[in-house]
Amino acid sequence: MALDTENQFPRVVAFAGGVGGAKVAHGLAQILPPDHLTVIVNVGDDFVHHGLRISPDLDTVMYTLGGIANPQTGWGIQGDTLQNFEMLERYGVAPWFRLGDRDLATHLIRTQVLASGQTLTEATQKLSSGLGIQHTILPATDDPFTTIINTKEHGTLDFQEYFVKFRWQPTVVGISYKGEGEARATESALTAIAAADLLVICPSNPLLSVEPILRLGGMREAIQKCNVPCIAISPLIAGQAVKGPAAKLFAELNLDASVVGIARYYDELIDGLVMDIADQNAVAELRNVAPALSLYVTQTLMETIEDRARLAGEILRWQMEGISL
Ligand code: FO1
Repeated sequence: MALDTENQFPRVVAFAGGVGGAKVAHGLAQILPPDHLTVIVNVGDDFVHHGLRISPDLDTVMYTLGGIANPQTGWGIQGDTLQNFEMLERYGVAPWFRLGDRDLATHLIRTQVLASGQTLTEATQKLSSGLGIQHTILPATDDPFTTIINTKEHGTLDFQEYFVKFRWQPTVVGISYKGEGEARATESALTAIAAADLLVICPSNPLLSVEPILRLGGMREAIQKCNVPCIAISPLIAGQAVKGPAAKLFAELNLDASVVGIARYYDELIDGLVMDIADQNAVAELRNVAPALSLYVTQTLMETIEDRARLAGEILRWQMEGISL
């Protein structure tokens, strides 16, 4: 891997969505200088609520890198209050999607910037610099692009209806991406990928967080063309998701909810797979299924801020020193 001689760090592009992705992005941000890390974030979860433009995955990555994320939920702002929520209830509105009082400021700014004709990339730049974040956080696209969940019990649902209103319990029979075919990866995202020495697909939900990034015009080609290692961190440990519906979704869509299923899902896109010690016994099967895939087994469960930096550091060392099993 060509290294940036200036300070021996690779230029990394991380693809993230949701809480697990934000944690690895945070680990990388604790190690890499600001101009050596770009986080490209899923926008398929975005929606308009109370007239406000809400981008949950961008906010989770921003709050996590900004050190203000709610540590219990992973999303929202630590110590935030819900007085707006109580007032809405007095007006007879019972919102199922809880927006914190401080969190509201983020949505107000984003809604204002977009209403003025600027892009989501510009709104995100304004917000993340306001939070003192020096690393670059980019939405994967500035175009409308929404993940739609088709369920047995309720038909098609918008993402947050499925995820929050119905607590991802409905049986998923299909996923589609509204905007596919028109929405394109941003130039900023494509430029970051072209300049990268290493691509990291964070332990995010492959179907709900990563696929909506890969489906954007130009994205998959840019990843395949940039000719540097692309590694994924399995979001499943011993067949279970750390948080969220990844394993349930895989099972519902007849995919193998295991590290082998993850390797199959990403297939040719990835050169390496990081998995948890709990899946050590899958190494032999992975050798058969994906002989060209280099593997790295470690503790991938991140419970502390230090865990995030440790995992990120191991991954960078693995890729820079070419250690593979
Ligand atoms: N998730 C919930 O389960 N309940 C909520 O009320 C909720 C509110 C919320 C507000 C802002 C925000 O950025 C995220 C929020 N989330 C909530 C999480 C969100 O649905 C998920 O983080 C992503 O969409 C999936 O990764």
